[in-house]
Amino acid sequence: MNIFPKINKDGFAISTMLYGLIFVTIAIFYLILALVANRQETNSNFVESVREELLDKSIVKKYEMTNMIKNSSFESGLSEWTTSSDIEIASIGYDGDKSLKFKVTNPDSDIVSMSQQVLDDTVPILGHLYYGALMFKSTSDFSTIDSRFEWIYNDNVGAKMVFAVKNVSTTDWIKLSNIQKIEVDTYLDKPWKIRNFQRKFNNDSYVDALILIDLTETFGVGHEPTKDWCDANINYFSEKAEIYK
Ligand SMILES: [Ca+2]
Repeated sequence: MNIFPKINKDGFAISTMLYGLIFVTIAIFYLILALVANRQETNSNFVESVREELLDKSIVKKYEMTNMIKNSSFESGLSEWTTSSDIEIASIGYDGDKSLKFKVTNPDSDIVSMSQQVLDDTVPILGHLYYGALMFKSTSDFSTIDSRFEWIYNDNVGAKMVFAVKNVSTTDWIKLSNIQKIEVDTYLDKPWKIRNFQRKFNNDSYVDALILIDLTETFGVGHEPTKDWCDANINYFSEKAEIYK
């Protein structure tokens, strides 16, 4: 349809109406955009003002968290990690665009694919609660006979904290986590390591966005949050992050 017909008396009138209609439509469109933008800014200011009010009344507090694991998103490759030969950096990531890949080489052999890191805090603090979490991805038919993300000296009771068992068949990134503590000081004069491994596995798997937080150090004795709260509120961060609770 030609909306700009010949310029005769009737055609001129129709064209003028169409121009007017287009102008009004565009004006309404921009008015809606302006209202939406203003509403979003108002909501953001409102949330911030509520947060400040709750802080003032000490209903919520601000805490600074430290992720104790270095290069925990593998964006610096294998830096900080000691690995077995079948570990490599993959070009897929949950955070960023890299992750740690446990590459299957011989699915019928009892192979342990291992990555390790010694932390600045070389051993846990007796009785402190620690939250460990990672993102994990495998395949639709993944299996392994042992598979852990842990802070460990050895396999004795009181010498390890297991935060995740990575034996899930999943083509999506999923969060695996736990809260653990050490209740005896038997092994706290020994060298501990973060270990992340797969043992006798039938397919490739990936980990990314590792977190280890001392909840007792961060929130205080008796004020540590639950695993469900941590899972819902603590998103991946490297090094330091602030959180309200
Ligand atoms: Ca990453």
